[in-house]
Parts: sequence; C-alpha cells; structure tokens
Amino acid sequence: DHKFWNTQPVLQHGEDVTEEGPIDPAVPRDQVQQEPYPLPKEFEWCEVDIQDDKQIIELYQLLTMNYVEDDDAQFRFDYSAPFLKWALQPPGWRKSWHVGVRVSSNKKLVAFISGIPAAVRSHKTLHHLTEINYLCVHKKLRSKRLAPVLIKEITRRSHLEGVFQAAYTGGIVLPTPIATCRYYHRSLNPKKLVECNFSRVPRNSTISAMVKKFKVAEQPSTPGLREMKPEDATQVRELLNKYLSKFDVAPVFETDDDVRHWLAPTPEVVWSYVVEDTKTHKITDFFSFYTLPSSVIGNDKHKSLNAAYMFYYAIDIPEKEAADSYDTARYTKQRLTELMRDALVLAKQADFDVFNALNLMDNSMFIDDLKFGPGDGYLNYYLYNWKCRDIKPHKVGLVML
Ligand code: NHW
Ligand code: EN5
Repeated sequence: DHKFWNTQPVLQHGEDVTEEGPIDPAVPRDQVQQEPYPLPKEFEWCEVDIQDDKQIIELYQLLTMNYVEDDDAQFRFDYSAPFLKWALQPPGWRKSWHVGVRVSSNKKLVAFISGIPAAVRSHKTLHHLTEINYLCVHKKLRSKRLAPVLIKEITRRSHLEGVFQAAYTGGIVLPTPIATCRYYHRSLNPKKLVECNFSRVPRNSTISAMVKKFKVAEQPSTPGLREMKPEDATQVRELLNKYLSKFDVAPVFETDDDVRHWLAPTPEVVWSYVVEDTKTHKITDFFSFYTLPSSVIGNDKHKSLNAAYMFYYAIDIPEKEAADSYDTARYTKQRLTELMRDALVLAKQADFDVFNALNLMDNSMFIDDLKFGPGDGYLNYYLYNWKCRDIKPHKVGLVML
C-alpha cells in the first residue's frame, strides 16, 4: 500500500467514478499554509533560477545523472539545458514552481520538482492546472521519503497561486492512472540501436536485412510541406485546437503566444512543420517532434542515443470526408500515414537514431504501416484532485515532455 498516496486527494485503488469533479475543495489564499514544509535538517529549499547559466547547468547535471531510466537501467533520459529552459518557461511560468533542494553545508543541488501552468480539458471540463514534471532525487538520497516532501511543497505553492488540480505522467503505477499508453519505437539507425542493445536482430533476420527494412526516402513527399514559422501560429492554433477537441483529455492552446512557445521550431529542441496548400496558402496540416537523447549506460562504443519523440499534430478534415465517420477515419489514417512518413524522413535527415511515439491520439493508425514496434515502457497519466473516468489511449490528446 501507499503510505503517502493514501493521504492525497487522488482516486484510491478500486474506487469507481460516478461523477467527475474535485476531491478536495479550493481554499482561499490566506488559508493556505504559508511556511514551506520542513526538510530533514541537512537540507534546504531553493528556487532554481534557470535563466542563470550556472543554475541551469546544475539542474541539467542532476537530471542527467539521476533522472528516469528504463527497467533494465540501460538508458537514462538526457534532457538538454536548452530543452529544460523551453520546457520550464512557457507563457505564465513561475520561478516559485522551479523547486530545488540543496545540501545546506555545501549547497549541492540534490533534488528537484517543477510545475508549469497549462490549460487542459478532461472530458467537458477545462482546467487551468499545474503540469508537474522533472521530479528527481539524487541516487544517493533515495528511499528517504524526500519525494513526498517535494510533492507536498509544490502542491502548497500551487495552492498559493489558486491552482488546485495538476496533471502528471510517470512510468510507474500509482493511485490511479486515468490512462495508460505504450511506447512504440521506429528504428532509423538500426545498426547503432543494436550496438546499444536498444533493439535486437531477430533470429530470422540479419543487420543488413534490418538496414534495408528501415530505410526511408531521401526527401519528404507531401506537396507544400515546409518548416513552421512563428507567423503561422494563428492558423496552427485553430487547426490544432479543433483536432484536439475529439480527445477526452487534451491541452487547449489559449493564445498564439502559447503556440509560438510550444510549437514554433526551437533549434535542437522542437521541430515543427506545416503543409501550406499550394493554391489557397491555407495551412492544412501540422506536425512536430522533440529532441530527447538518452545516455547509454555502460556501453564502450556509444555514449548517447539520439531520439525524436512525436509531439502534437493536426490535420484538417475536408467537409466531404467529415460528413461520414467511416470516411473521416479512412481519410485520417491515409493522410496521417503519409504525413508521418515525411516526419520519419525529416528525423532521419536530422540524424536521429530512433523515432518514438506513444499509442495515443491517432498514432495507432500509422504505427504498424510505418514499422514502429512496441517498446517495453508504458506511460501512465494522472490528474491530481480530480475524479475522472478511465480514458483509452486513443482518446488521450495530451503529450507531456
Ligand atoms: S515521472 C518521473 C519521476 N522521476 C524519476 O523517476 C527519476 C528517477 N527517480 C527518482 O528520482 C515525471 C526517485 O526515485 C523519485 C522518488 C524522486 C521518483 N511520482 O522519496 P521516496 C514526473 O516528474 C512515491 C509520484 O522514499 P524515492 C511526475 C512512492 O509511490 N510519486 O522515494 C512527478 C512513495 O509513496 P507511497 C512517486 O525513490 C509527479 C514515495 O514516493 C513517484 O527516493 C509527482 C516514496 O518516496 C513518482 N514518479 O524518490 C506527483 N515515484 O505512497 C505530483 C515514487 O507509495 C502530484 N513516488 O509510499 C501533483 C502535485 C501538484 C498538485 C497541485 C494542485
Ligand atoms: C514523463 N514525462 O522505459 C517521463 N523507455 O519503451 C517519465 N525501451 O526505451 C516516463 N529495457 O523497448 C518514464 N526497445 C517512462 C519511460 C521510461 C523509459 C523507458 C522504453 C519505452 C524504451 C526500449 C529499450 C529497452 C531496453 C531494455 C525498447 C525495443 C525497440 C524495438 C525497435 C524495433 C521494433 C521493436 C521494438
């Protein structure tokens, strides 16, 4: 059982949802605990100022050495410093939500948790909630119940800002996921993936057969495909919000600034493309992926695996196809498959070794045709202080970094 999670406003194991809504009520600001939660005496709280080069490097180093690994501890996420700056400073970000723990004696950064503001809809309710990410405790300080203190402290800081719901994801199962998605992987550099033990040569195959199988075209094939520009934000916002409205949990991009931040290309971080109709110059399609390498643990030949992760995308469903749900599904599958085939080409050109995606949104429509294979990792989705009915992977429209 869960000594900490049992005490929290989350759906407890086996409880079923009759009506959606908050578990605990909102509290006025002056009734929120004003003092930080106490830490064991050798530690102190800090705000990590990620605009300060020295501090972003400290955060980068903490995460690079101590953040999420796969089940067999072969790979560890290696979010870059520019990526962390992007992920933690969207419009409306707050420095007080970049919470660190330092050793009092030498000021070494040994733990972290972050929140960012986001607009997320679950079923019919729009939440202005906190997205929690990058919870990390140094390997030498594990199992000392520091994580619950970090979680309570970010909760308190969220309450101080009048925010009483949160969204988060994780590889582990806690009380209680609203959805569970699976990771899928598309090899782009099969030889390196095998050398890293990321994938294996099947008994009935050879490396050269795999190299052939995973070859992609030299150039994308969709007419009108180009990099997204910041000026496309208004059209992309409209296209994307419309597409995301069919999912049971999804973000709402409320301003063009949100779209420019999250979805305009950022070098080495996020890659975004649109299809501009050659006649009307209207944007009909959009897709994006982000860069997240993993350190390869204990490999003599390779230090890093360069992975691209599918991010948001949207297609415009023409009226004649939208009239009939069968035609909508057929159109969506065809259009998306061709679009994502181009995404693979662009990722290969940019020298990614593997293209990863979850089986959420409409991804299942192209996963098999484009030779993605199932990984051994799963991603659970959670809402804090909100009762919410189960959501199937293909009804999840939220992608967290
Ligand atoms: S998921 C990635 C989380 N980070 C990692 O896996 C990095 C590597 N691991 C570590 O650094 C993305 C440590 O193992 C961590 C736990 C720090 C994970 N979420 O300190 P203790 C996110 O960042 C519970 C939630 O002894 P530890 C999302 C565990 O079940 N709870 O463990 C983060 C147990 O409670 P229980 C987690 O190994 C969402 C307790 O922690 C968890 O030294 C956070 C044990 O603590 C996880 N990933 O440190 C929640 N992992 O009840 C946000 C373990 O079972 C909630 N635990 O006894 C919302 C807050 C905001 C609300 C706003 C209104
Ligand atoms: C929240 N923002 O387990 C972050 N990755 O499958 C926290 N497996 O890379 C989320 N174990 O299957 C954390 N290769 C959850 C994810 C944690 C990391 C993780 C998995 C996802 C992963 C790889 C390597 C496995 C190594 C041994 C994997 C097989 C690929 C193969 C390619 C060819 C077609 C078949 C599949």
